[in-house]
Amino acid sequence: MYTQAMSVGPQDAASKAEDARLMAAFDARIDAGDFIEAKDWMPDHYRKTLVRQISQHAHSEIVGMLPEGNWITRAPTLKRKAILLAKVQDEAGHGLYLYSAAETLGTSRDQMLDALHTGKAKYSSIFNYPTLTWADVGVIGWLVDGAAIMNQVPLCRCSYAPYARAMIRVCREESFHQRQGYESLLTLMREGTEAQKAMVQDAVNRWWWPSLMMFGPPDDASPNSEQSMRWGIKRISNDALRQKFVDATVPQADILGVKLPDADLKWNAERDAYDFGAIDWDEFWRVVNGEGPMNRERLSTRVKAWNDGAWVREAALAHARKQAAKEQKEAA
Ligand code: BYC
Repeated sequence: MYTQAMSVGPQDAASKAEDARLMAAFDARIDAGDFIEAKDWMPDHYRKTLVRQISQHAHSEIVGMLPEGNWITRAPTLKRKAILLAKVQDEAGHGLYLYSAAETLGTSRDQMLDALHTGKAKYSSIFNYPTLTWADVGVIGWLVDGAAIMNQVPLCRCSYAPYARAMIRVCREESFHQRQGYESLLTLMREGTEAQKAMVQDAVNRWWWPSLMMFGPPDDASPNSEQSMRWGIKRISNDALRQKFVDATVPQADILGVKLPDADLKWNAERDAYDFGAIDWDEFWRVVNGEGPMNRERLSTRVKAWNDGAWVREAALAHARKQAAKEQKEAA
């Protein structure tokens, strides 16, 4: 016992000094704007923060397929159906890139999916609202994908390189998603009947505030922001991104001919930005904590899809085992 204690002490001190050296080198790389690769040393908290954010982001992509997926069989024309199919498939692809990026940090896809299916992991609040009409599909493209791009373009410069690389492709595709949504709404507003125009306005009224909530809590109530900004994971704060989104979207609403449902929305020449009304943060936290209109349905649909796919996973594993055995036999 005594001799062990004697030998552990100096080792501890040596490993603490080594940790401090590694930490200082890591901070210097971040300050210099270097990208961190999967095999580089990184502090545990940096790794955990990235796993949390990237896995939540991946979950948002695959849960995000559900509200729009509901409209594939009811799209009004073949053209709209083909576009929607492509968009929903893109979201599945985004989920795959992001799960792969998170796996480079040492977590497994099974662990991440288990956290989603058991309700431990979060996904974006926005997907817990229902898609009641065809106009919702256009508005999701315009506002939800528009907000997503605003939030995700800075992530292309995230300090963790595998995440940054995944985001470059995601953003290119999101840009197409936003445009197709806006174009679909323009068609409804310019060529549609009065009832169709009213349907667009109703969808805008329902999606506007939840879209503003996508950027997360205000900066002074965002527990993760300070450290994530310090580490270059987040480059622009929640509130700054929300403001940029409002400023970009108001002129688009004017062109469309819809009214954004906020009596306090007005141009502020001094700030060179739009002022906007108070966000209902109680609603946001209710939705984040599982009490939104569609939380239960979204989760049970995901769990059912996972269970229904069990036979495919088993068949793929059996095939892989058979192939490996064959290759081993041939090599022998
Ligand atoms: N919904 O300290 P904060 C898409 C959580 S995909 C739910 O500011 P952070 C799309 C937050 O996780 C959209 N939860 O956190 C897909 C944290 O809880 P934990 C998804 C939210 O991480 C398909 C707590 O609140 N995009 O657009 O610094 C089709 C405190 O927040 C939300 C991404 O995931 C929310 N809205 O900042 C169409 C982008 N907001 O984890 C479209 C990547 C906050 O401590 N993620 N929370 O328990 C991010 O940029 C950041 O994680 C966030 C939050 C800005 C979202």
